[in-house]
Amino acid sequence: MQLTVTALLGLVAAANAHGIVTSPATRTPGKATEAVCGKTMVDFYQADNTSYPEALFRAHPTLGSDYNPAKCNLYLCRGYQFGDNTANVQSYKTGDVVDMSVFIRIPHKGYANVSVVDTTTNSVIGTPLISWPDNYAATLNPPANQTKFSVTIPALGDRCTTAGTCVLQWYWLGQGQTYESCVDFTTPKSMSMKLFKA
Ligand SMILES: [Cu+2]
Repeated sequence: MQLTVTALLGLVAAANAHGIVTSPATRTPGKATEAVCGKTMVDFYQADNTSYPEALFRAHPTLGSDYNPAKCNLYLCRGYQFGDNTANVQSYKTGDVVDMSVFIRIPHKGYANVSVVDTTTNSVIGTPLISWPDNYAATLNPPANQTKFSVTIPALGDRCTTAGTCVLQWYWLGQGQTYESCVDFTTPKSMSMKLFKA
């Protein structure tokens, strides 16, 4: 889903939006997320898709019995589930350059990066593709290369051939607030060497 300018302005007007990746399309909260994270969480993020878990817990110290922390990690893709983003799975291959755009409304000087994350283990594959050690979003209009930048898809073997397993995760930790946006993608299966044997 592409955020239209109108939708973006709506978000700005409605809430304390802080930050979100606007391109490529990222996971959004829907039915699949509600099934494991619960209705309170989904309502919260549907009201402001750019909010953050610390604010969620401030507003809702307990999330209700339909929140399943074993299946809903609020610090991985904000808890948003692959099932809500199956229409937006990108196809990348090693060496592809991916242009990303980020919307920052309120500056919070901090750390940020973009990594390939294996969502089944919540682990970063390799090292971050880009990172800002300590000066991310320090000002209201951050340097252009903090909101428009490219990352290059690394060699991933066959770890990202199944949709839902791998995401490009933008991660921003600013003044104790955690922001994440996830782009679902797959890479093609490598050809088995057996094919080439006589
Ligand atoms: Cu804030």
